[in-house]
Amino acid sequence: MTKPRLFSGMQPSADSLQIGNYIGALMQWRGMQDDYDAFFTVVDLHAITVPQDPAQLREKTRRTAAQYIAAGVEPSRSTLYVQSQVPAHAELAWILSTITGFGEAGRMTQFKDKSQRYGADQASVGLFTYPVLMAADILLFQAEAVPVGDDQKQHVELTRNLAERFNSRFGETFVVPTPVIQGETARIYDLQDPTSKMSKSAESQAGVLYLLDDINATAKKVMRAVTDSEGVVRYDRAEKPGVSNLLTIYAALTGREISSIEDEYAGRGYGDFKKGLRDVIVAEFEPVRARALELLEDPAELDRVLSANAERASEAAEQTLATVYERVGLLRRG
Ligand code: ATP
Ligand code: LTN
Repeated sequence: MTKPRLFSGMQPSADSLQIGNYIGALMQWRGMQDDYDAFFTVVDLHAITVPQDPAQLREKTRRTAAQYIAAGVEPSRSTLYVQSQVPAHAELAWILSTITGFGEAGRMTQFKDKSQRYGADQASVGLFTYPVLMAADILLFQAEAVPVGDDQKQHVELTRNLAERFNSRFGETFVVPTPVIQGETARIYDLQDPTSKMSKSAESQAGVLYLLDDINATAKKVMRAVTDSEGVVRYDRAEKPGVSNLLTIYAALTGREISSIEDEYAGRGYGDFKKGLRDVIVAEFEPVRARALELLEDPAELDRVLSANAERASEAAEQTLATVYERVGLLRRG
């Protein structure tokens, strides 16, 4: 029996991924490879929607791919490739942009946040149409499942709407995908500002736990995480965002219930709790970091693996694109 398709991706927007990417995405990806025909992409075309230095972008693209592999994505089993190496992404995005409403795209909260961050004059049209490219990524592969963090739910909703709209206008063409989201507990916040989502391209790195950081630096960041003055290890997102965020990380990495961690630390201070969490994170990150750095020592081999996988992805993508061109009425080259 053929396995259902899965698609997901991350932007090469930093030298290292952060723990939110690991918990919100990579851990799920790793676990779903057995049951799905999975495509994992480094979405470099998305990354250039905000300014990037060309040499650094190439380097970040390799580093992101290496971290996928180090975290357990297996390029012999899943298709791990770089988005720009498969031109069908950009081609389908154009077609989908013609059935996307201007207002519909304008309601995307990530666009609103990012355009505010860069200033309305600096925000590009590419940033505005970012979700349309994301829809193209997913629909090209007829993916049923899209494992993402909770912040990407709105984009997958848009993808569903575009798939349904295309299907009803031009005939059944796309599988309508379903987001696979762990729920609110899967959202990780900045350790210094626990009401903002942790983000790998954050301005201040003090509250971001990077996978490739030196282990001592990671340990220090955990010990310095913002908490509160109550002194009780208890989950309460509204009143205790700092401690709740640390509990979420602890539970996600160990697979334990939050209540069992609260019980373990009952009557003990935040110092003990943070030390426990620090040990959990260090044990999780150490092998991933070592493997990623090892892979990066041989960039030519990494590039070879990525190219071979892009070849595989192209074959699947071209099939969908041919059908789409046909349905839309574009005259194909003979
Ligand atoms: P950027 O700062 O470039 O926007 P990011 O760190 O927010 O990057 P993305 O590349 O946008 O990460 O996202 C990659 C994947 O990681 C997505 O599936 C996203 O939902 C997930 N993710 C990102 N940040 C978090 C977070 N703080 N908590 C949970 N999941 C997250
Ligand atoms: N927009 C996503 C990255 C992304 C993606 C995708 C995720 C681009 N294309 C397709 C899932 C499926 C983000 O910013 N995290």
